[in-house]
Amino acid sequence: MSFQVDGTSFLDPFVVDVDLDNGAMPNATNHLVRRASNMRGYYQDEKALEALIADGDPLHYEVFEVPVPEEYGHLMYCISKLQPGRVGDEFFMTKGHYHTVLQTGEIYLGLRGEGYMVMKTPDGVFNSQPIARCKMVYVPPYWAHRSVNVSDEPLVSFCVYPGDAGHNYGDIVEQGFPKGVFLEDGKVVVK
Ligand code: PAN
Ligand code: ZN
Repeated sequence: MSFQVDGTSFLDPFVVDVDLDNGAMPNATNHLVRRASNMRGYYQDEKALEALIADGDPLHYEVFEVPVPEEYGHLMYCISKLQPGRVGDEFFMTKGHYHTVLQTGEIYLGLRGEGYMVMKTPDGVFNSQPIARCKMVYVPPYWAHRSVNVSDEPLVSFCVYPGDAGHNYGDIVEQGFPKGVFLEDGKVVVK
């Protein structure tokens, strides 16, 4: 059967395997891989990032998806796996984005590792919430979001968001976030 009502495609139900321990979807058809070299312009210490790139360009994070139509009514979902590490004193993080449809939110359920979801509004209000196993972060509509790993194991989370949300990276490239997450005197500091 194939039809659409108001632009929302009919689909048959399906099931997806999720590897909670390793942070993967074994049958993912979208597997996004970001290495250190994909993160130029995002960290405060550019020299430290270049040193990391020269030293093997390590894996930074992966996103696994079995995509659904990017349409109103569908729910996109993913497993995000962010490696542990620092660029200088700044903990590894994802690029971060607004949703193109700004009035769409997202749920992140922590599965492994510990870190923060750092968030900002278009007018610069900042918020950060801890993410860890058994914690679910609600990212409301309008908030740009980036995850940061402060643990010494991968930060694995499951996310779900409206299918038509889209991703706007450009505004974060231009604006950054007001605060980052750093190791300072042996402590994790959001500053
Ligand atoms: C997540 C993120 C994922 C990777 O699926 O896309 O964690 O982070 P970046 O997109 O910032 O590189 C999500 O928030 N989707 O909307
Ligand atoms: Zn998102």
